[in-house]
Amino acid sequence: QRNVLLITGASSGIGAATARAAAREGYKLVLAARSTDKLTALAQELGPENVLTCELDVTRMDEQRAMVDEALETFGRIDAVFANAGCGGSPGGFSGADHERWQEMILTNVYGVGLTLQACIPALKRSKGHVLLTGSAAGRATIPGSMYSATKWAVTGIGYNLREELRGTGMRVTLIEPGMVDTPFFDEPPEHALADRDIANAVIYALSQPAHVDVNEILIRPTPPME
Ligand code: NJP
Repeated sequence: QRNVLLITGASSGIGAATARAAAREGYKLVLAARSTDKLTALAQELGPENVLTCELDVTRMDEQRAMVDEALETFGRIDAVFANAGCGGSPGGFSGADHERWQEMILTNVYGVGLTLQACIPALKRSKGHVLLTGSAAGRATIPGSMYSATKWAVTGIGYNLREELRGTGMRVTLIEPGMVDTPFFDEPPEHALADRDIANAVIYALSQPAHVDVNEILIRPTPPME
């Protein structure tokens, strides 16, 4: 039974919605992010006995390792990891964007995912576990001037390459690729968007398949508005 799910970026948006959906399905949860106040509130809501909260900056390997150690001490195993933490927003295109935003975005969206994988894979190998990654519709498409899109192309590549590395281990890798989702990712609520729970449903679908079913990718976009 895949019963312990670790989620990075669990303090808000897609990660928090997935925590709620997984709690309803009976998972034990390891919820990680930098905002511990939000994680504590979410744990209270979900029933703290089945939830471990971990302060985590995904760009810090020491914090990633501490999270995994604490998860194993608390629950004894990790069955699935949803590497979901990410950030965006660097308008101006390649010629004009704020390069310090690039640095934060590349470190969080690409390097941070790599560190989460490196910290979690030993435990996941033992449980024949499941890795889920938040890529993006923007990681499959050409978006003018977007370094964010480029970081999500990298996540797509991580998903494909990781699946090959893990071939024969019984482990599975699922890329979750959302279109626009109404979350705090945007300063202003986007007009035409999915809800965070729509993405959570896709995560639960992939997680709940039997062991011989490896859901490789789920691309989810909002239905175009009626004309
Ligand atoms: O956004 P938001 P989403 N270390 O801002 C965490 C992708 N996506 O749910 O640390 C650790 O509500 C942050 O936590 P905190 C997107 O690229 C979105 O929409 O407390 N955690 C928070 O929990 C991202 O990969 C859309 O600030 C860090 C979470 O990440 C994922 O969906 C479309 C961190 C962000 O939650 C979740 O984003 C799409 C760090 N250094 C892909 N930095 C969309 N919304 O339209 C950030 O295709 N976090």
